[in-house]
Parts: sequence; structure tokens; C-alpha cells
Amino acid sequence: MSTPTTSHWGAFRVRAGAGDTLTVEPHPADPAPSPLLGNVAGGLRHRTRVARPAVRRGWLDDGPGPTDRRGRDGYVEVDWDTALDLVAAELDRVRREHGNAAVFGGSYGWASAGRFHHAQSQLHRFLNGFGGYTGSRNSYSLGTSLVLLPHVVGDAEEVLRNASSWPTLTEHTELLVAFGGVPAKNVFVTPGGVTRHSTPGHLRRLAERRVPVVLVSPLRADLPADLLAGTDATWLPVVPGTDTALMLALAHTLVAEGLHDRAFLDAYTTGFDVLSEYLFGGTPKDAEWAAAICGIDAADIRALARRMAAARTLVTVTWSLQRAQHGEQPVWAGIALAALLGQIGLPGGGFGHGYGSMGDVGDHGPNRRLPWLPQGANPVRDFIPVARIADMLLRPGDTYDYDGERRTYPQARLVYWAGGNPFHHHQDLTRLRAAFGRPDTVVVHEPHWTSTARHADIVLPVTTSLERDDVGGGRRDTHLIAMHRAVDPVGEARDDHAILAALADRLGFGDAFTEGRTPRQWLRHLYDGWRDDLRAEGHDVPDFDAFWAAGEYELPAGPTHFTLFEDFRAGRTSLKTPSGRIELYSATVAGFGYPDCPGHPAWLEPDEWLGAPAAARFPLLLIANQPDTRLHSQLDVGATSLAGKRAGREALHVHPLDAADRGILGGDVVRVFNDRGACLAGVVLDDGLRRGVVRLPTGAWFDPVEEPGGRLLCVHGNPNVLTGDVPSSRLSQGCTGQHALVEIAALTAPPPPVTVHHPPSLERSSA
Ligand SMILES: Nc1nc2c(c(=O)[nH]1)N[C@H]1C(S)=C(S)[C@@H](COP(=O)(O)OP(=O)(O)OC[C@H]3O[C@@H](n4cnc5c(=O)[nH]c(N)nc54)[C@H](O)[C@@H]3O)O[C@H]1N2
Ligand SMILES: Nc1nc2c(c(=O)[nH]1)N[C@H]1C(S)=C(S)[C@@H](COP(=O)(O)OP(=O)(O)OC[C@H]3O[C@@H](n4cnc5c(=O)[nH]c(N)nc54)[C@H](O)[C@@H]3O)O[C@H]1N2
Ligand SMILES: [Mo]
Repeated sequence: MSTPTTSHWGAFRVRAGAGDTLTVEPHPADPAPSPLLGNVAGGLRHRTRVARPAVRRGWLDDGPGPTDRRGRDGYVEVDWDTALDLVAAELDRVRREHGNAAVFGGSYGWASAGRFHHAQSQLHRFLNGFGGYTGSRNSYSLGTSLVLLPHVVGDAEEVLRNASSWPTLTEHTELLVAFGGVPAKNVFVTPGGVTRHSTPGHLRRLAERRVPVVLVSPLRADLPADLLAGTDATWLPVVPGTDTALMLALAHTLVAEGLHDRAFLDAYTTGFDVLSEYLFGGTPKDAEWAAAICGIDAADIRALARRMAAARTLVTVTWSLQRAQHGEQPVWAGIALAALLGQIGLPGGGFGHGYGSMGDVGDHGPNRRLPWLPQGANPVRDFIPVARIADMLLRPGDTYDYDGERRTYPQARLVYWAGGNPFHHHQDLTRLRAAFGRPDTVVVHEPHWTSTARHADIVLPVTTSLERDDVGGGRRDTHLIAMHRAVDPVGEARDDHAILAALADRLGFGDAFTEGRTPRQWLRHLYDGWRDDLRAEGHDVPDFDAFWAAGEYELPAGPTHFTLFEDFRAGRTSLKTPSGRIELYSATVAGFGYPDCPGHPAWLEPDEWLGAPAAARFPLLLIANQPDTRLHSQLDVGATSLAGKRAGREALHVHPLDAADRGILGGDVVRVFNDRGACLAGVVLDDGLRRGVVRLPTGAWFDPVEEPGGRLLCVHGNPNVLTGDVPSSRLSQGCTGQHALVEIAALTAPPPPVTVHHPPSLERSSA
């Protein structure tokens, strides 16, 4: 019998067969199932599953406290009661001695699909019941835009959730100018699930309609080949990190040639005079100026500006552009460019953020709230911007700037992580390891022995969504899926919920945490409340039993055609900015006085720049983007992920001429390095890269060896050993993991083996 379930990369059905085999079939309604489904079967019972609760040897021997042993020790397996007693006692100690704010429970990460068993929701509900915790704000995905957009257009959610729909674009757009492209590899993913992957079909339709596309990206692969094959398609292989200069020059050309829409600017924006002054005053930001920075010919820049003014043009900026130092600027400049064209709010024109970054951007699914687990309120007000985790651990008591506030880092004594992998997602992993040495105790819930689990003191094995009942669906999903438990828990794994309920019991708030419900009763309860809301809107929604038996419920559809800011343009709404308009200049942002984020879009060189002293030694610009073969680090041991490796290491794309300069051949394992650290990767020669650019995606499980000087070498190819732990700016403190300067070199000795796909050293407790 096959059972329904869903995942961040799509709904599917599984059939558990003889000998623990698992067959995975995409949802029958999915027109474009994700290749990531190929990782599910191999991940489920992989030897890296955490079989039993485990405690770090040094923590058992020495007790809680700062230590340099995290990441280096072996583990002792203990029984569940022992593990739960240890965690409950330590939570209680930290709360008594240091207060709730000393528990850091931000626990950033994607966890798994499923509305009830969602790890962070469970953990936050638990920690709120415990009296609160220090949390984190924003995301690694969009840490910069989430802070910037409210200042510029009043609301980040609006831009992200109500992006002009693909059907509107495929009908009306006459020119698509895509900064960062529309990478097809990313559109299979939507947080929480997706039943019909519609974006690949929309991209095909764009190609069939022969909509001219301008791909602005260092990587040709950021646009599907059939779109790039169109007669009017152009690839502008921009120097990474310089899009802002290019956009400013496009803006300069528009204004200099009188091609900008003065009426639109007058009616819907504020600050054009300040932006103009910046474009024309001092060094003019003209095409020649930009060409020297961004590597695109001045004549091409001018021609593009004229083309944009002559057609219904969509300017889209992928999220990756803001995951860099000064990442506010390309987003703000992109909006300014669209405003100058005067097409914001018109079908097929205007601005988009993240087409090709995620499956739900431009999707026209129902956009309904799904059942959700109430988390309660956190009595602790303190938080950090999510990517400041290492700073917080290393510099408690220090101050930092954030969105106009001067804040102080709290001192975290206990770090609790469930559903995330900071030793995949954070930058400068050598520094992160030092930071993880600071707290008294680190507790991690994980299905797998990821690198984060290997830096914890207490590791609690959790089930995956195949091992529990849940209901699931993503933003703009077409279906709510009854996620049936398909297999028994692997090893001694327990659900995050069961673990936290047992801890809450020990800590005296078990009833408040569970409200007396079993997980199945919770599912029914959450479903019923949600069903009442939909019925009140007149929808005929089946009761829980009927839904569960059917395995899914198709949500009432919404409109297929809509345009971002159409109501604003029609005068029906104003924006939630101080002026009610699009702010090309923000007095609020200017008033913060941040040199790294002035009050209007501006070209600011990154500190780590090709003109900087380090660049002579590290002349290659690394793009550390999302992997094609998995979601982040999830199921790195699955078949699709493993098939993408080269010589067992993550694949590094190198331009053939850059490889030849260094005597490197395709298939070689090379050393990728800078002053922060190094990793090994397997070379793929690729002429679809701008020269001087290399690509190493994120997510290979971090497998560090220590090198002289204390820096870490990841033998498996995790690029975050190379990226800088530097914020986008003082405004947003966003993650800047997308770029780093590196050099690559052939190996002089045989490479050490990858060990992270085996469990760490484990002993059984004699107790
Ligand atoms: N250099 C660089 N770094 C980046 C980026 C980049 O562009 N460049 N991108 C960033 C972005 S956008 C993101 S979103 C982050 C992603 O970073 P993360 O979200 O931390 O990455 P995941 O690999 O999805 O981690 C989820 C973890 O949860 C575990 N898990 C799955 N299901 C469950 C569950 O039910 N319970 C528990 N307890 N655990 C579970 C998985 O095994 C996995 O280890 O990475 C960021 N890092
Ligand atoms: N298969 C797969 N899909 C995913 C994910 C995954 O892990 N795997 N992760 C999901 C998540 S959490 C997120 S947040 C989104 C992220 O969505 P994005 O941030 O948009 O994705 P990336 O792949 O990091 O970057 C997109 C492209 O931007 C280009 N780029 C990088 N730097 C520059 C630059 O300076 N200028 C220009 N013009 N282009 C540049 C790169 O060539 C890259 O391929 O992806 C989601 N989709
Ligand atoms: Mo993300």
C-alpha cells in the first residue's frame, strides 16, 4: 500500500516494501516532480541516522561549561530516560542560575514539512512554556531584504507573497531582465510543500512565446537553456557583487536620455531628486563608470536601458544578490530602476524579487492559511538577527547596530537546536566552531549525524516525517496533504514533540505543553479549527476522518492573474512607508547614519573586493549558491546528492581557462582556500561561467580536519569554511554567504578520505 506525504520539494507517495526497501512516487498531479525525491529512499535508514540518544564524552566527564572539545570528542550512547533527565536538569540549572534569556532557542533551519511536527514550532512552543528564550529574527534566505523592504515599499511580505503571477507575466511581459537569472534548479522547493510544481511549465511557456530575456549573472546555468536559446536572449556575465553599479548606469542612461517616466515618479515615489543628484553629481554613474566595475560593455548597458524603456519590462532580482555585503543595494536599485521605467503595478512589468529563488514566487496557488500549531508567547524580548549567531556566542555584552537600534548581545549558556544545521548554513565555520566552544551546553535534535550534531553535547535522535503522522502543505500549495506514517521510527528515534513533551513533564508543564492531546488528537484539533474558518467562508471542507482517508484535500483555488502593487497603482491603497509611496530615498534609513547603508541605492565596494590586497592572493570569486542535488544539507547521503559529487567531494565548477592556468583537469580533487580556511572539491570544467568565477554550492556535510594555525579544512567541500562571517550592513545584519574570494590549487598529496558519511565514534554506556 502506498501512503501520501509531502516535503519541501514536493508531495509524493511511498511504499514500504520487503527488506526495508522504499519506493517513492511523485504525486500524480505534479507536472514536474523534483529530482530531490531521489534522496528520500537512501536517506531514511542510512548509517548516519542517529540510532540512540548520545552524550559527548567530555560533557559526561566534566559537566557543562565552555570547552574546545566540541566537534572533536566521541559520544556515549545512553538510554532515553538518562538523556531526558540530563537535558531537563541542565535546562533547569541554566534557568535558575542565569535566567531564561541564557537559553538560545532561535534554532534556525528548514527542518521538514508537516504543520504539527515542525521542529521549530514545537521547540518554540516548548521554550515559551518553559518561561522563554532568546530567539532569532529573519532568515538566511532573506535577512537583508526583510529589513530593507519595509523602508522602501512598506512591506516585505507583500513583495514576496504577492509577486506578479507567472500567468500574468507569460501573457504580458515583453522583456525580462533577470539579475541572478531564473535558476530552474531552485524552483522545485517551497517551504512546507508543493503538490503541483508549476514554475517549470511557466518557464517553458515563456520560451514558447519567445519572450526576450536578459540574463545578468556570472553563471549561464541561471536561465533554462531553451530560454537562453531565444533569438533575443542575451547573457550578460556580470562580475559578481556589482549588479548595483550596472543598475545605476541603466538608471543614469534612462534619465540622461529622458526615457524615465516622470509622471510615475511624481505620483508614486519620493526621493527621485536625491537619487538623481547621486547619479549625476560627483562621479557620474554612467555606463562607462559601471563598465569598469561590472565587466559589461558601456554600449551594451546603454542599449539595454533603451530596450527596457521601449517594452513592457519586468526587472527581477534573485535573493542571492542580497546575500552579500551591501546586499540592500541591488534590491533597492532594482526597485528604483523599475520605478524609473514607470511600469510598477502594470501587468507584466515592474519589479520582482525571487523568481527562480523559490517555487512559490509568482505561483498562483490558493494562498490560504494552513493549520498551524500555536506557539504561545515568549516572555523574553531579546533576540538576535539570525546570522549573528557566532558574534553573539563570542562577544556577549558587546553592542551592535540593527535597523536603527543599538542592541547588546546576550550571553547564551545553553544552545538548543532542532531542525537546522548551522555547521552547514553559517559562514566562516572555523569561527563558528570557536563560537560553539563558548556555551555551557549544546542540545541538538537530529535524524542524522550532521556536523551540527557532532558539535553538540547531547544529541537526541528524531524521526523524519515518514515516521509520523502529520498534515502538510506549503504557501500557495494546491493541496493539504494527509501525511501518513509510512514506516516505524528508525532506531530509537522519537518525534520532536514526544521528546519535548517528556521534557515538559519533567519540568512541570507537561499538561500545558500537550494540552492533554495525543499527536493524532492534535492533528484533528488543528484541522477542525482550520476547517471551521474555511467553512465560514463558504467552502465545503471534509471532516478530519474523510480528509485522512482520502489522503488529501484540494484547496479552493484563487485568482490566476495578479500584479504586484496593482492596487497601489490604481490608487486603492498607499504603501506603509512614511510617505505612503515607494521611497527612492528614505529619510529613516539616512537618519540611521550607517556608512554601509546610506539613504538611497548606492554603489559600495565590498570589503573583500577584487581590488583589495587579499585579491592578489585569492583572485577567484567563489559563488556559493544553492545546490541542484538536494535541499541545503538535507539528505546529502541520498542518491541524487551523491551522484552530483566528483571523487566523493562536492563538485566545483571552474572555467576551462582558469583551470588550465593552474594545471587542473576535470575530475581532479583540488584545494579551494583563502585566509579563513580551505576545502577539497572535485573539479567540473564549465565554460558557462564568467572567467575568474568558480561555483561551489552549499550543503556538503562539513567534514573538518584541523590545519596548522587552527584553521579548518573541510575534506568534503562545504564552501562555508571559506565565506566571511560579515553582515550585509548595520541596517539588516543579513547573511553574506553567497560570495568569497578564493584560490584553487592541485593537490600535492592524496586527499584525506571523507568520513562524515559514517557515524562518529560511539561507545555504549555501561550504566
Ligand atoms: N555560503 C552560503 N551559505 C548559505 C546560503 C548561501 O547562499 N551561501 N544560503 C542560506 C540559506 S538561504 C538557508 S535557508 C540556509 C539553510 O540552512 P538550514 O535550514 O539549516 O539547512 P538544512 O540542511 O535544511 O537543515 C535542516 C536540518 O534539519 C534536520 N531535520 C529535518 N527534519 C527534521 C525534524 O523533523 N526534526 C529535527 N529535529 N530535525 C530535522 C535535517 O536533517 C537538517 O540537518 O543555509 C544558508 N547558508
Ligand atoms: N535545489 C534547491 N533549491 C533551493 C534550495 C536548495 O537548497 N536546493 N534552497 C531554497 C532556499 S532556502 C532559498 S532561500 C532559495 C535561494 O534562492 P537564491 O538565493 O536566488 O538562490 P542561489 O542558488 O543561492 O542563487 C541564485 C543565482 O544567483 C547567482 N548569483 C550569485 N551572485 C550573484 C551576483 O552577484 N550577481 C548576479 N547577477 N547573480 C548572482 C548565482 O549564479 C546563483 O545561481 O533557493 C531555494 N531553492
Ligand atoms: Mo533560504
